[in-house]
Amino acid sequence: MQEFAEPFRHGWRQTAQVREVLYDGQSAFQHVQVFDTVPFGRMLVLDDACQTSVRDEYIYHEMLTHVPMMAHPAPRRVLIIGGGDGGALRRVLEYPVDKATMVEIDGDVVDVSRKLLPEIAGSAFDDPRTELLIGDGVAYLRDTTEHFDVILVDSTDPVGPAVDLFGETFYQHARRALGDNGIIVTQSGSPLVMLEELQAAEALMRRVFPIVKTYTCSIPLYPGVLWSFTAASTRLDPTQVEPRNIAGRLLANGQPTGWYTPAIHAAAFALPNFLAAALETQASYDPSALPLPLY
Ligand code: AG3
Repeated sequence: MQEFAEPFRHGWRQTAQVREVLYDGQSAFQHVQVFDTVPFGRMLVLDDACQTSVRDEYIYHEMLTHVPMMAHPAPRRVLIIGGGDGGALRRVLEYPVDKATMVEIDGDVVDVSRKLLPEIAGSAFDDPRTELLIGDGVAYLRDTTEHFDVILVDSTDPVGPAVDLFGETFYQHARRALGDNGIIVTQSGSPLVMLEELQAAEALMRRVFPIVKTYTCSIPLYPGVLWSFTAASTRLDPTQVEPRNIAGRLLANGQPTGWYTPAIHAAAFALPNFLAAALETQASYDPSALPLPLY
């Protein structure tokens, strides 16, 4: 049987058995592949990095979306940057939002996902509240005069087409578009095998936003499995959300979640000791000073 594995990181890689290659093409931006795999079902791979799978997409998309949406008392306008598979968009639309704008740089990712991974977006792309723009999210945010309550950065790793989505200028534009009561969340990589990227993203966000909080969950598809997101805001603290409020709003949304619960919301912000230390001391952090084995 064929196999797919991302390149080794620190001598470690995860491998999936492949039943069938469903798509293999080069877009204007990246190498796009869809495999049918034994452990994850169909999965999307961009430039050799696993992005999402029909089996475990709910973990990533629920944690990316519900945490900031619940941190805001009543989000009406949401911007998603990236997210071409539509999994984040679908969760945003579970809320009573007026409009969800998605700016995805690669139209091929949307087309391929709609065709081969339709259950990830459900009917999100046909929802009248959806505005889908194919273009550069960095330029969009720089030029827009619109205001957003929540911004989700659903991007690839901070290399290649996504690199500017992790820059200080980007976060400054985000702060302007969010105002005082908005919140931004970015996926920030694996604390185990991509710690430097996470530290860098967190440090840049801290230069721009007074409140910056990293949270984690486990995503079997991604390198290292333990994964992180970082939320930032001028005024909204995502750790200060009433569990009962979350429970009520989930009920009102009427859509079951597979991972996210009020207790998970709170628990996700409890960081392992090594990670709290790595984020506190930022650049001066020395892995060998900790008793824990790090990758
Ligand atoms: N975007 C984040 C995936 C990053 C995974 N990195 C990796 N496999 N090296 C996911 C997009 C899903 N909407």
